[in-house]
Amino acid sequence: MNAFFQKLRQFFNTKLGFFVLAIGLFWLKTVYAYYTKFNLGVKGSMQTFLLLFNPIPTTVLLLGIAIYMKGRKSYIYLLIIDAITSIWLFANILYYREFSDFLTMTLMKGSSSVGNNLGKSILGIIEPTDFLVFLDLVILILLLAFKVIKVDVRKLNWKIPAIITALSALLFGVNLTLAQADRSGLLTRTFDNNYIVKYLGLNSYVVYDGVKTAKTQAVKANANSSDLKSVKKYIKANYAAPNVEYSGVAKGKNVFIIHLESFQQFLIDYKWDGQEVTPNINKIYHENNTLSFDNFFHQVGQGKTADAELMLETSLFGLPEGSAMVTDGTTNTFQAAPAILGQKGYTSASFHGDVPSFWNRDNTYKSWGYDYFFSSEYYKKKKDYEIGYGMKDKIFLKDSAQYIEQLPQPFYAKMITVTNHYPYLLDKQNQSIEPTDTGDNTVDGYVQTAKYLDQSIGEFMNWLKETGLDKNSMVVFYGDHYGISGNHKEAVAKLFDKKEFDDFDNAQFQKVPFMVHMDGLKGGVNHTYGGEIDVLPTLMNLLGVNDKDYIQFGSDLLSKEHKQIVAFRNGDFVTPEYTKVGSSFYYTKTGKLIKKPTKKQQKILDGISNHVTTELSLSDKVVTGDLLRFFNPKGFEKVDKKDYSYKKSTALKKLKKTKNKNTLIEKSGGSTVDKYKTDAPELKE
Ligand code: GP9
Ligand code: MN
Repeated sequence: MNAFFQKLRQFFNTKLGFFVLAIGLFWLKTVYAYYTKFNLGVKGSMQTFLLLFNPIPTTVLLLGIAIYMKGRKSYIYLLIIDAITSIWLFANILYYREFSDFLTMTLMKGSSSVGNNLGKSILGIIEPTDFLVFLDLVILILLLAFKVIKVDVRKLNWKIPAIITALSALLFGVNLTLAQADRSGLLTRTFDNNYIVKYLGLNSYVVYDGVKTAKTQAVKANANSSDLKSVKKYIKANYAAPNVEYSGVAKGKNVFIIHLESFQQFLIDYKWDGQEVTPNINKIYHENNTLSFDNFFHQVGQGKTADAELMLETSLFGLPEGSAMVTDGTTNTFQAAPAILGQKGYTSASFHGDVPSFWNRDNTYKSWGYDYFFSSEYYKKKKDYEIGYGMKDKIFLKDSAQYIEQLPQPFYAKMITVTNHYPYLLDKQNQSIEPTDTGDNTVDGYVQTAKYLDQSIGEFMNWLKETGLDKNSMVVFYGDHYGISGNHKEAVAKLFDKKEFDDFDNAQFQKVPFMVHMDGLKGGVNHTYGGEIDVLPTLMNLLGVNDKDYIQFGSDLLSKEHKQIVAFRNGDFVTPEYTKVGSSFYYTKTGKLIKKPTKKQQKILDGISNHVTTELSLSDKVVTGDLLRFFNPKGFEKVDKKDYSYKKSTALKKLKKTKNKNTLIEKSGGSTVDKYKTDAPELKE
């Protein structure tokens, strides 16, 4: 044994040995931090492996730089690099404690005015164990200072540092390949900073974030106010005057936006296992005081939920790649629904049972002017309360009641459900319908989670009735995007007992619900073609807000002038007459392929294609160039992100102060939470 330690010490006394020791210690403390300081949501053996593996490639690379140096310098450089990366880790630990997210270039530059006051509160949030991330450095310094390990000044073969660098690249390649295999689109779709750290580590994250920021910043730096000219011209030329019959019918009412996760239109009235899959939503759909649309499409790209949110709140399209909420949400200027309504006396709040960092909501919501963001941190946590991406809908909606009742009225509240999310898993005790029998595992559970979502909506609507909130609220429902992607055509054909399910069918399959439900509303099923981009102008008209001066790419769905051209993010489209998929055109009514368009048809098709690409590219220009910073609509005050904080303690304090401010709790003479009835098995005593 002694001989072994002797050997080991001899090894550490060499330059290479010291380098290996430093990497080992660095690895240990990083893993310690991963497990105790962050909440990365590691699931399964592959993610665990990658979490343990990911500190190695970049540490080898960075500390390896020191090996290129000669003699003592090599040791000094190694310690300096170690110190810098440790400070980066330390800073992130502190930031994460406050914000459940990682630092970004944008935030650090400080110019973004995302008020985070971290400096002020730093002493208050530091924990003694945070300093353990410097322990490796201290150990190395002590070992050298007390000459337990000697500095090796011998010259090293020049090939060795080069080999180390090459090795780090190889290891990184392995890391990236495995990560992409586990989570496709990891780098392009930009889900969540937590994902990058979980899969690639904190050092790769800084590079990733830096490149991303540099790219988006360069475009913004080159943009100027004259770029708005073409946008304004287009918006003016395509303006559709809203339907006056509906103007202001919901003025002053509370607004609930109920985000039905992955909910497709086909589920409405769909039957399986001898029952309606979504009886509660069906009932709302058919009610006289519900304005329902049956030709309404989602228009999302890679950003999926984030794209849907962006379109609904701002009437701007998501980007062709990635998620605009992530790449541009922190820095851009917006004139979004929460801010517009906020300036008309509304309180705004978004509710979602997932971590705040997902899709960069924690930052983007500030740019949109959300007063509150009730993320998973605001809810009681128990292991069986969660499934997939977050809280189970029944528990989430029920536990939201305690916050809804404290909001000063009128309010604009967005409830983002999540249980009906790919891969549609639901625990046995919550299943109340058989899975479908297509044999496709990712399709068959869909009706089960959709049914669960429907039941949770039923419970929520009952509570609205019990509390009387239904009388002074407009409840808007929408499906954010497809639940079953185009990769499951065979299974979908089986769902409809059809032989075939082709590209045209798949385009029509992108319909999602859009319903506006309100006491006294002149409802019915409306067949107008439209999509998510049109929601904001439609709602603004119902709420009596004149948005003529705003830059919005959609138009009021109830307007007689509404152009019924639904643009998909990839340039495909649907109109009442024509549908484009790739390079093929179809008749929308019959689904027949137009093999050879007539000259006249060709002209029309070219015209629509042109309209769609113009619309998308102008919207992209607004987002990537941050053009709304040059734009001041009349009567709108620019949002100052510093005014917003979603820190739980701050928000709860603010809510307390809202007493006597026309809240439900005050109107009801006490809490209404016990009026919320749920059959969620997890909540049974
Ligand atoms: C996560 C949820 C899912 O918070 O919104 O997003 P999606 O995967 O549907 O885009
Ligand atoms: Mn979604």
